Amino acid sequence: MKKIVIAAVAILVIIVGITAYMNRGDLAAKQDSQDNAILIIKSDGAEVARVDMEYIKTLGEVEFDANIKSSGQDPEKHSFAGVPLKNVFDSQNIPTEGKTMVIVKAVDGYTSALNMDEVLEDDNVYLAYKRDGEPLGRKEDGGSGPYQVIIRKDPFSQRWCKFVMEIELQ
Ligand SMILES: Nc1nc2c(c(=O)[nH]1)N[C@H]1C(S)=C(S)[C@@H](COP(=O)(O)O)O[C@H]1N2
Ligand SMILES: [Mo]
Repeated sequence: MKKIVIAAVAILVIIVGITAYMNRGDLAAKQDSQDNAILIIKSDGAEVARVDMEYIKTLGEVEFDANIKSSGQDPEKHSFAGVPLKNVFDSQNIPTEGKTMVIVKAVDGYTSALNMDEVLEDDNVYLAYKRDGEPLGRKEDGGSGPYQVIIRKDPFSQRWCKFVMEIELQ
């Protein structure tokens, strides 16, 4: 009996260790995203670019108003600043032809799926980094940043992904 318990504990320790080992890259990316506003771009599972806010801000800043709907509250109009998401792909020469989906992933594990068609539309999908003139702020400080994907033509803000850390073309 004692041997079985020891063996079971040993197996659990090994599983926890392996899981921690496999998650370490993910943890580093989360930290990098929240602390340094690093955004990772992937295409079909492989990383193709890693950009920071200083770079993103050079991609054609647009200021726009959008109605954000928080759960249980009426929509509120806010002004945002950001760049069209497609500009990020174009500037890094990341091909969008043949890709149908853009998957946006956040530090809290939240994921939004966008159609490539809506991403390529003019004045629709933005990678925002300011709200009412202020940086969006980190999750732990009660913010919604460093980046938030905003879909102007989608009146429901479920897919407006906050705390964005990774964007994958599929
Ligand atoms: N990363 C992340 N983005 C998210 C969410 C979330 O939990 N995590 N919630 C979504 C939902 S359901 C809504 S209504 C809007 C606004 O959420 P809030 O009211 O919690 O700010 O953000 C969307 N984006
Ligand atoms: Mo929501």
